[in-house]
Parts: sequence; structure tokens; C-alpha cells
Amino acid sequence: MSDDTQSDHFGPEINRRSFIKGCSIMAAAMGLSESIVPQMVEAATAPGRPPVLWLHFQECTGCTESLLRGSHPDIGRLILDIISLDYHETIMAAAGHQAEANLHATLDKYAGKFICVVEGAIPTKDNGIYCQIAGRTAMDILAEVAPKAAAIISIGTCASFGGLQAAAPNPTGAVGVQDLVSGTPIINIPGCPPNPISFLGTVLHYLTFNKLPALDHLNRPKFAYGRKIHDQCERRPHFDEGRFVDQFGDEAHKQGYCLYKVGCKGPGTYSNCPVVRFNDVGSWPVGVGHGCIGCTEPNFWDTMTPFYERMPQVKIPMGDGIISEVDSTGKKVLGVTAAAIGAHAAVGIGKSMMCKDCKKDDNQGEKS
Ligand code: FSX
Ligand code: SF4
Ligand code: F3S
Repeated sequence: MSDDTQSDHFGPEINRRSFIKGCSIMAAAMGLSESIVPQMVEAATAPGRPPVLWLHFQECTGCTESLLRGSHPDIGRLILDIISLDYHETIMAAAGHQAEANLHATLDKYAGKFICVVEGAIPTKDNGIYCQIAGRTAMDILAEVAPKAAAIISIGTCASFGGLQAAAPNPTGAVGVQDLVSGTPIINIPGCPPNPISFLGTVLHYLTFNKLPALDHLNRPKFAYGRKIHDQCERRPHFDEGRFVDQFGDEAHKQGYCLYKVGCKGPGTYSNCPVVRFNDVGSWPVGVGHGCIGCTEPNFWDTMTPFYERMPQVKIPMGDGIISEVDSTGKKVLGVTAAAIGAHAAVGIGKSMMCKDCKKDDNQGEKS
């Protein structure tokens, strides 16, 4: 039997080569050496790996969709094989009382051992009545499940920080998991929706090393959220040379110039999108001609809007050593000759534009 048709402990739906390739992609995304892959494969296929309880609250299900519809076959296989999903409202076959029985059976049998994934924000106003499942509020369900979990992964900006539901005026009092839960390790995988590789990398790290990856001050894994979009973007040379798109569809847009002036929030957003990209075609928002809207940052619906206006207080090179800074209304407030200043050193972002919850402008205290 060839490797490609071998099923053994990988199950009939998966083959060894594809599984190993998926683990190699994950190792690369986490900045780990290829030599760790055999250990990852062993951990991810161990019969005793922890089950996953996946709770859905206030959200659009885009996080699950992006995970399950990933076009990379090796990633798709990893998802379904490494994650032992005992309860997931979108894809489980069980319904009604049977589904609730599954939830409680896993809670009893694997207390302290399972991974809880939360997708969506939790409404807290009026005792949480704005999101109810099986007659119970999201707040009640989370309060029962969270203390029994070994760790909680908040997938998406909604579960991490409240997301769209928490945007002003936040009519349901929506919050993220970390606003309600303490005492259980929490890791945030924001993005609206997040990249499946950032989620899977986190799960694989946990299975392989029996601990969560190093986190930043917003509880995001540093391997995925450790650098600004702006510092990894393929359009950055255009920014540095002062070549900007002024209007969608103009000649500069066709030439692939920098999208800062049409609203790109890459200078204030931390994520691996330019490197990891999405789906098998390797696309990402800026790559296809739209500015980053800052979807991995807390409160981005409030702090990163208007989406099509330039970020204030970003020093932008204008060519010939002239640096310009714009205020919050987009007006030029500063023009200096900067012959002695390297373009990279001159590019900065004012703290006022950073998300309200960010304590630091540049990256970032590490937790581990
Ligand atoms: Fe939120 Fe997930 Fe935005 Fe949707 O379900 S992070 S609304 S794209 O995807 O929770
Ligand atoms: Fe890329 Fe946006 Fe930065 Fe321009 S402003 S270099 S498009 S991240
Ligand atoms: Fe979101 Fe910006 Fe990446 S909008 S998907 S963080 S490029």
C-alpha cells in the first residue's frame, strides 16, 4: 500500500502524507523547525488527545465557515482529524436533547481536560437574554463550561473582544469571553473571521507541548499576532516611496500602490495575514486591492472606522525626504525635511489611533 492510500490510525478519510504536509505548514506558520513535525504528528494523532467543546454565541458563524471551507486540502484534513469535536452546534449530527446530553457527558467525563472553543460574543444586558440556547443564556452556559475546561480558545474578534455586537451603542451589552471568565487559561484568536492557520497552530502547539503558545498583552499568540500588517505588507515599498492610491480604480490602484490614503489600517493592526494569507490561492485583503480594516484589533468597528478614511497620525513619506503627518480629519499637520531620517525610522503611528484597550503602541509584553 502506498503512503497516499494508507489509512491506519489516520482514519479512512486521511492519509499520512497529507497529514504530515498539514503539520509542516503549521510548523512553518508558528516559526518552528521542520524537525518538530514528527512530534506534532504523534501528538495530533494520539488516542488520548483532549476533546473539544465548541460553543456558539452571538456571531455570524464565519469563524467556523472559514475553518471548514478552507480550500487547502491538507489543512482541511487536519481540522477534522486533530480536533475531536464532541459538541459543535453547526456540524454535529445530534440535535435537541441528544445534543445537550452530549454536552453534559463530555463535561462530566473530561472535566479539567477538554478544550473549550467559544465563537461569538456574550450579551450581558438584561441578564443575558439576548442569546439563548436550549432555553439557557450564553452567560449561563459559559459559566457552567468555562471552569471545567483545561483552556479556552476564543475564536474570532467577537469571542475575543465583543466584535461587531459590542460596537457602539452595544445594545445587548456584548462582551468577550475574557471579560467574564477568570481562573481558566484563555487565548484569543481574533479576526473577523480569523485565519484557520492561526487557530490550528494554537491547537497543535497545545497538543504537542502541553501548553499554550507565548501570548501578547491581548492574549493573542505571538506567532500569529506579533507583527504589524504594515511591516509585512508587499505594498510597503510603495508606502516608503510615497506612491499611494488616491481613489479606488485609479491608475495607482491598478499599479498596486499603497492603500493607506484610501483607508488601510495596516499601520495599526497586528496579524500574520500578509505572510500566511487565506485559502489555497494565497489571497488577503490588501493583496486583492482593499485596505486592511483592522479586524484583529479590539473594538475595531469603533476605533478603525471610517474604514475608507486614512488613519490619523501616521507619518507618511512624500518622496524626496519629505515626511507628512495627517491629523484625524486627514489634513496635513506636519511637513519636515527628513534627509537624515530613514523611511522606516520615520514611519510611526500615534497611540491615539491604537485600539482603546491597547496599553502599548509597539509590540508588546509577552505572556507565556
Ligand atoms: Fe465574529 Fe465569527 Fe466576525 Fe463572523 O462566527 S469574528 S462576526 S466574521 O465569524 O464570530
Ligand atoms: Fe500595506 Fe496598508 Fe501599509 Fe500601505 S498602509 S504598506 S497597503 S499595510
Ligand atoms: Fe483583517 Fe486586516 Fe487581515 S482586515 S483579515 S487583519 S488584512
